[in-house]
Amino acid sequence: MSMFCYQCQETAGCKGCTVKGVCGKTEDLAKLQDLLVYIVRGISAVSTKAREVGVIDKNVDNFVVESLFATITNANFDKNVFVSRAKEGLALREALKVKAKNAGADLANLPEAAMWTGETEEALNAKAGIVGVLATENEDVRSLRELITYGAKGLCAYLKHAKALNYDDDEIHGFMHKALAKTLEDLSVDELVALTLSMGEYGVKGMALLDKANTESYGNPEITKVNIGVRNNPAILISGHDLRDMEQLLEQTEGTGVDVYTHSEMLAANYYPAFKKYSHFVGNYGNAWWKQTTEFESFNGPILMTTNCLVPPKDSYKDRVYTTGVVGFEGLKHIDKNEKGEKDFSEIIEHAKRCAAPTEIERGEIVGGFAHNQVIALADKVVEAVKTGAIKNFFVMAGCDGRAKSRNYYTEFAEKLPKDAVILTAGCAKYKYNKLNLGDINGIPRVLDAGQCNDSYSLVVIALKLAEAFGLDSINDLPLHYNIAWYEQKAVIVLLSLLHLGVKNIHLGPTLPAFLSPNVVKVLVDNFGIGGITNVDDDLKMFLG
Ligand code: SF4
Ligand code: SF3
Repeated sequence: MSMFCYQCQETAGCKGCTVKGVCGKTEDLAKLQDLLVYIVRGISAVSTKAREVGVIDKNVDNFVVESLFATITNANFDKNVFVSRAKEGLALREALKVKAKNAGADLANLPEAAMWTGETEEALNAKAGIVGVLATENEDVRSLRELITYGAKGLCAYLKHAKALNYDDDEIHGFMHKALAKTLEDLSVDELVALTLSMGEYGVKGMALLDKANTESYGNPEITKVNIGVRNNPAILISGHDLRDMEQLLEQTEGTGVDVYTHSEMLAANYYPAFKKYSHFVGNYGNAWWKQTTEFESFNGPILMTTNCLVPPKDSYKDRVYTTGVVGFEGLKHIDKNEKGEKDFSEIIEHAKRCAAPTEIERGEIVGGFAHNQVIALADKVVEAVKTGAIKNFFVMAGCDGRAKSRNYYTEFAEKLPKDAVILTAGCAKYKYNKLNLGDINGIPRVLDAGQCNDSYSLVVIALKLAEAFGLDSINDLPLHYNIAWYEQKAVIVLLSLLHLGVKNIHLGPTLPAFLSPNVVKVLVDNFGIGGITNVDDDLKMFLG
């Protein structure tokens, strides 16, 4: 079988990557990622049985979380990582079986994924070629199994960030193992649909956990003007979503003469009180992930990738890119944590000192920091603006950015929105309109950025508060519309979370996920009013009724 991957929005021909990933993933890497997902499903089957007799293994939980996170689009391109993870997973699974058996677990009738074992690299590679997505023949079952798995991948990303700050929730791990184990069973389409919605329920819990972890560790994001220009010092650029890495980098660079800038999703770090206090934290450089091939070039200094999205680096700046956490790429230097969970970034700091200061690519400021606490503090002002008719509509335009030209739709959509509409955003989707100068309504900016994709949770909290302020029973009764851009699997868990909360009529673009079969799309349309996008003028008419 050739490779087959259709987990992201940029999948080839809106159908599936079969020769090489549009993201740069090679066939053997794609298959090894499939193998790791297969092993994780098998481990989850054993873990579910083990949990029934009270055996919880944190090493197993962490392994599942980090392994699925590593298979997210643009996270890890290093084949060696997947080979060693596959071996580690098989060993962990067998050790867990022994513990579970000793505690009285019934391990009869485990699925093949929990029994298979590959001794050699050849055996691993051979298995990797036959356990991918297409191993499930029924198109609808395949679609739902993958939807659940991609939701789990997104959830794992958020659990990993929470864990880095010592926040964890055993109930979420327990559910996730059960759900992954069920993707190996012969469930009906109805059962799989129910499981998909339960994944959304745990998505909300996972995002709430991460929100708590981030805000208790670093304070509540507050309205912040973020500098997008440069200074004259050598500097480090940090990208991805991991705030614990951000904290350690700022601590270690203080007083060294090396500045720090954020890129893409790390922009949100500028909004946290705990980070704003550092005078060498200059601001944000550049835009969303996909522009890194030019922006890493002109940055001149070293870059630290803490999570996705990494684009296979060009030779011209490859020696300046460092990875950490679940990110990987053959040939790039990887910084691991020590036993205490701490990371030593001194090599990157020394590297920065040998580099020129960043080349200026833009000047000015952007405003952000409108997470739930900050917006709720402004609630009276917002409610007043709605009551007087100054604000007539809110548009949730959260999600991801990407390379596709069709995404210019979102820039045009933001530009053509009536002046009495406010955009609520989170995730890297914002880069399509956060520098447009859309103005404000009675001092409330027309683009309210809550932060990273995981901060979409904030948008839900805000919507619930608004519904409460207006005495409405449901957030669906608010003048609030959802025009969401997706790209990778974290957006999938955000979508499932919104569905679980009962949000209706979400529009997803620039294309609907290729992994949704026509019948699954029909279920989503019939029950949730999910739709795609067409063109800006028609869609505006549709949204504004
Ligand atoms: Fe293709 Fe996306 Fe899969 Fe990469 S992650 S191989 S671009 S579907
Ligand atoms: Fe962006 Fe990769 Fe999804 Fe966190 S950085 S939103 S795409």
